[in-house]
Amino acid sequence: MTVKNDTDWKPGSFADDDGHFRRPEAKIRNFVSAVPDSDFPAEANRYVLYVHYACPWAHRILIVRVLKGLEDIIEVVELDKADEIGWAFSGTTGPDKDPRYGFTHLRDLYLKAFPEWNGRSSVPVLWDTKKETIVSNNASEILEMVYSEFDVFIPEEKREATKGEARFLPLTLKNELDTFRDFAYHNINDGVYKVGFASTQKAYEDSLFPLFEALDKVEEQLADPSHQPYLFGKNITDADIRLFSTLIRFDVSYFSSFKCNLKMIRYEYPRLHLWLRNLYWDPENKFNGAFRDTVRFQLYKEQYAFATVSPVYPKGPIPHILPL
Ligand SMILES: N[C@@H](CCC(=O)N[C@@H](CS)C(=O)NCC(=O)O)C(=O)O
Repeated sequence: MTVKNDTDWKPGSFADDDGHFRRPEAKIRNFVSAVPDSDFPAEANRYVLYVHYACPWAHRILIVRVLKGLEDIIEVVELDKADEIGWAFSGTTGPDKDPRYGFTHLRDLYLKAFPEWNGRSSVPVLWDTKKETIVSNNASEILEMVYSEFDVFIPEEKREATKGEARFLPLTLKNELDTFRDFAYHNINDGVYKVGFASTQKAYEDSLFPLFEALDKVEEQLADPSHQPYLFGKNITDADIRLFSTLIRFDVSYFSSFKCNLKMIRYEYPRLHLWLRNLYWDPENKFNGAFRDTVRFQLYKEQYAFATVSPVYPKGPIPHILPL
């Protein structure tokens, strides 16, 4: 079996030669820290998050940035196009070039930081404007930095250390959240990609059934009052943040473009559907638009069709999301 080199990827051909998609690991893994004399100390307006709004891994960080009120502390730069070189600037919904360096592609930023770079140029990227380098391209670790390391810039009641049980990562739930994160990552978050990018029938089915078994399991878990209204009870945790960005794309993109089509969230998963709409519609106005305003349904429909090299994107389902 040959595993693809990072540089061999192109839309429509993401799988290894056994038909299975294996996501390359994010290789740049430094950390912004609240500790002032660390290599990358937390500072206001020093770090920039590069995203494409279709990317679910970047989406989680955008959500937490708004939930925590860090919009004026961490700048966001949007790449709004993809071509054969990778993520690019088009000027349609984001800037027409990199605001600092005038680059046309995210790849140029990787090359500025690492002139020998020959890996994938993936989003999200956390850029350090002082050292002019990439701090991290590991979405999960950037998310955890944003949970806590910039807390000195926000009001006390929003800080991870003072939120007690309402933390994104409450200490009392550590084991459960770690287990859920790994289970959801392999079967659901990355699971949809393993299904969507499989290039043999066997590889497709090998990931398709575990994906729906995992969704069934989470649906079952939500029946338990200790898992309501959010996945681990009365407060939003890391688990909700990580699952939301996948399930909000599910009916509009993964179902059709990725052939994750045994069931739809809206018709066959009533509890997950309610959970999803509660976060999105936010009837009690608790989230400051963190979920709804960071969602781009039309972009998902177009971008996932592009990733699977379809010249046509699925028009439905309409509406993109049902009311509460
Ligand atoms: N392994 C990355 C995942 C990020 C990722 O795969 N991003 C996708 C978009 S959803 C990407 O940029 N793919 C384009 C590419 O690899 O060229 C991480 O853990 O942060």
